[in-house]
Amino acid sequence: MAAKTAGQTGINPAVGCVIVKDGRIVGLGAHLKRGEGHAEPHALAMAGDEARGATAYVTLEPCSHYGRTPPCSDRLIAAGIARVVVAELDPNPLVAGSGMAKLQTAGIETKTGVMEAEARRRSEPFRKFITTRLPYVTLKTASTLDGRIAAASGDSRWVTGPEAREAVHAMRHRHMGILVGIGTVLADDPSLTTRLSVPGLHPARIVADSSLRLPLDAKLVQDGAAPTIVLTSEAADEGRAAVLRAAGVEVIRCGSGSSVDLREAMRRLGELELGSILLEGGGRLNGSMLEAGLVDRICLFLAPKIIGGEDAPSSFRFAGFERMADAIELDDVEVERYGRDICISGKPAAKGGIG
Ligand code: AOF
Ligand code: ZN
Repeated sequence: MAAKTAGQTGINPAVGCVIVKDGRIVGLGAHLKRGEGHAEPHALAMAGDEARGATAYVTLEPCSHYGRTPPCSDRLIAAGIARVVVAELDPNPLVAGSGMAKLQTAGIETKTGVMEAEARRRSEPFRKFITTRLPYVTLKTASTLDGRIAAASGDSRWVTGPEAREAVHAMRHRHMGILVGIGTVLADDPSLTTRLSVPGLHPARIVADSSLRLPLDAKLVQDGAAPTIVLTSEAADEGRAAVLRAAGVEVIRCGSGSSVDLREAMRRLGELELGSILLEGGGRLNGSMLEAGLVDRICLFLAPKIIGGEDAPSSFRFAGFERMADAIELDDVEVERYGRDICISGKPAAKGGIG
C-alpha cells in the first residue's frame, strides 16, 4: 500500500495500513496526500465494526500528535484494535516512540521492527528531511560503459533504452524537485517533465545557474508545465534576475560568492519544502554535489556500449583524488536490469575530507 503511493505525499511519508481480523483482511488504507487522512483512518473506515479485536499492520508507527489530522493512535484505540504491528518508529521528533507508548498505555499489544529494513529504505527521504530540513538528493546518470553521457559531438539520444528511460521518469514522479546545471539546459533545452506510459507528477524544475544564463525562450521558462527555480550567486546581475522573475521563474541567490553555494542552496530548497531532489547532471554539477557531500543516493544507469572520444562528456567532472584509496565508495549497493541496461545504485559513504 505504501509503495504504490510513493511520490504523491510530498514531504510526508508514504504509509500503508492493513487490518486483519480472524485471518481475513477487513480494511486497507494508505496516506494519499499531505494534509489529508493518514493510512490508519482510511483502513479503519473500511473495517467498520470489524476493527474491534483486530490487528492493524502499519508501515510506520501511528502518530500521536495533532497535525493536519488528529492522532492515529487515538483512532486505533477508539476503534477497539487489539494489536498493532509496525515496521518502523516515526523519525518525526513530534512522534518518535510516543505513538507506540500511547497504544501500550491503552492496553494494546504492540510489535515493532517487522520488515524494518524495507520500510526504512522506503522512508529514507522522509527520515532525512524531517530530521534535517534538507532535501534528500538522488543523483541519477545514464552513461556508456566508459562513463560517457554523450558522444564528443554532444549527441546523447539515446544512451540507455526505453525501459531505463521509463524508470527515470518514474524516479521523477517520486521526487519533489529535479536539479540540473545550466550547461545541460543550454546544451539540450530539456523540459524535465515526467513522461510515463501512465500519468505522473511533475517535480519543480531547478537550475544551478551562477551567472543567469538561462535563456527566456528555454522550455523551462516557456512551457508552464511545472514551477521553475533558478539557483544563482550574489554576483549575478539583478536586471537579469528581474527579467527572469517577470517570466515566472523563481530566482534564489545562494551564498555570498560568485558561484552557487550548493549547501546553502539545499537549505533554501528545504525551506521551500522540496523534500526530495533528483539530480540529473551534468558532470560538473554531479561532481560538485558529490564533493560537497550533498548526495544521499546515486543511481548509475549503464548501457552496454562504448562510445570513446577524448572530449566526450562524462558523468562526473571534478578534480578527483590522487589515490584509489581516497575514491568515493558506495555502500548498500544494488544492481537492477532494465532491458539491455543495468542500474548500479548505492549510498556514497560518508568520509572525512569531503565537503
Ligand atoms: C501516521 N499515519 O499515514 C502518516 C503519518 O502533516 P500531518 O498532520 O499529516 O502529519 C504528518 C506527520 O504524521 C508526518 O511527519 C509523520 O510524522 C506522520 N505521518 N503518521 O500515523 C500516516 N502519513
Ligand atoms: Zn497519523
